[in-house]
Amino acid sequence: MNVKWWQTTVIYQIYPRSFQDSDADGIGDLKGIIQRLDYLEKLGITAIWLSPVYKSPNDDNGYDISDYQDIMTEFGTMNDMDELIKQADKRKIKIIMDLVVNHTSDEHKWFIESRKSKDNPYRDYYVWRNPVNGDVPNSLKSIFSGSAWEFDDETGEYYLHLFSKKQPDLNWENEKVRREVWDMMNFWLEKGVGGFRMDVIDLIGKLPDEEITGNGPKIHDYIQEMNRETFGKYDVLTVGETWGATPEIAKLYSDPKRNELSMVFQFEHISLDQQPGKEKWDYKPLEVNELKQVLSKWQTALGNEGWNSLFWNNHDLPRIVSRWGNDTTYRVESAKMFAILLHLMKGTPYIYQGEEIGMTNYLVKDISEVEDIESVNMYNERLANGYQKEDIIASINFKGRDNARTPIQWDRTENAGFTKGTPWLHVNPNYQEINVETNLDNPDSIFYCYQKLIKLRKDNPIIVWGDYELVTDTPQQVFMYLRHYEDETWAVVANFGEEIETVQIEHLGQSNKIVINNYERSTVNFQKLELQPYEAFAVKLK
Ligand code: TEU
Repeated sequence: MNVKWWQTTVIYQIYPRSFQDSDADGIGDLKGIIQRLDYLEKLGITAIWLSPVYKSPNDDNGYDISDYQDIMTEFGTMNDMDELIKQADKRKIKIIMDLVVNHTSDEHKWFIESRKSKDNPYRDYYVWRNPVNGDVPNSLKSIFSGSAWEFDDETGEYYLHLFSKKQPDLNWENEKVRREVWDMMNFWLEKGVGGFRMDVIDLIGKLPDEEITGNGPKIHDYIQEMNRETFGKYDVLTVGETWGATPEIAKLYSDPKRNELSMVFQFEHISLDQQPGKEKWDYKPLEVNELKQVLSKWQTALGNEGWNSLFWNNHDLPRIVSRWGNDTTYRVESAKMFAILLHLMKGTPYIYQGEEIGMTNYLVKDISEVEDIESVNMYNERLANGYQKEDIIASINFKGRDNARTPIQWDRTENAGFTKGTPWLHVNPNYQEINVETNLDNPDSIFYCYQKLIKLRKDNPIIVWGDYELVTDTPQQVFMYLRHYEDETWAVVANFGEEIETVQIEHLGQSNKIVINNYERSTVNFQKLELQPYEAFAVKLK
């Protein structure tokens, strides 16, 4: 079997702005990450997905890039970046760069040139269209609210931006754009990076005039071409962010025979609390049975024609322990329950910074406390459309991206040890109780649960290669699955609720070979199994 290193690893996502500040400017930086590499080595991860560190005016906190081959001033220098790659390598940790090539910043030299005149050599690096009846070219909307078209007085045309006005979309139909991107990717590959996370890569095949954005007709041509011209020559990880992916689409991106990507991030499971046909802000309670069906579908649908990513959190998502767990009475139990359930599935797990210590959402009272452009734009749009302020704030508190971006809580000192300056974003006041130091001092902490799960993956082929089987005859709130590998069978059980649940599956018998658990338990008897609130465990049945 041709085993790829990224099939057996666990990846840690760092949002640099909020990870560790080293120079007291209140913003995390590369030197701060280097200071914390020993902590990550102790956790056991072997790759870091680094959110963008390139030069940027930070309209979208680095996802608006003005120079792909230079480092954002607040984060440090290219020497610091080279040192991070070197120090990580010493600890056998790879650095996965965040590739944001659906769009650039409007302060990128290409766009500065492009907007100068209609006959500028860079004009077709972006998507420009004439007004239609004195108005926007069509009804395409920005994901950050409002029209996706911005009028530019200089040349009397509109340019396309599926995100903020300061993030003009690149025109991937222009081969010169594709070549510029390949050159930049090879620059980073030659530096020894371990691969790329590809930001909204499903959008680069867009056909704006047909109002097609995701999964356009040429998307796979572009990715196969990119594979040939850049990363296909290296043993690296490539993971595409593809919000609309179904298992069939995911196979097109990640089937090894197609020479495209290693895997994709699909978002079907993490969108289950969104009202159908509405926006992410219009939420509803999670139906655990739907989660069982969706995650089980992804566990079985790809077969050997693709590879799963596994995640609950990232820098765009609220923290799972607040979203679908209980971040007060059962914070530790529910945080461990999510970890055990996910990390014993088939695929590559991703841990988002702070998830491993059970960090929670941060509730705001007023829009003045909110930093994220997506939330602020939505607030203004919904206020103008008559929504009640308190309802909009409730949506931001439940689903806003700032929830994931509060500074990492390292210890009990001021600003949780994140900075000696004024933090760019509020520090969650619960850092006195929830911090890395407290976790490291407690052998029963969430940190050590994650550390054990990572080690289990390294030591037990059943986790990486075993078949998956959902167990259906369980109470609604109980998510249970089996893993089979050669003559081994493991059962993984998770109670998603605060009620005590009873599971009776006679034929599974009993076992005292408990692999990992979040409550005291010496044996499992499936003839009459009582689960505590948010109880989860894995047990060897044979
Ligand atoms: O996110 C893609 C994206 O669409 C998300 O913004 C998502 O729609 C929303 O945030 C769900 O809460 C990627 C990056 O992960 C995100 O941080 C960037 O803002 C965006 O692309 C533009 O680069």
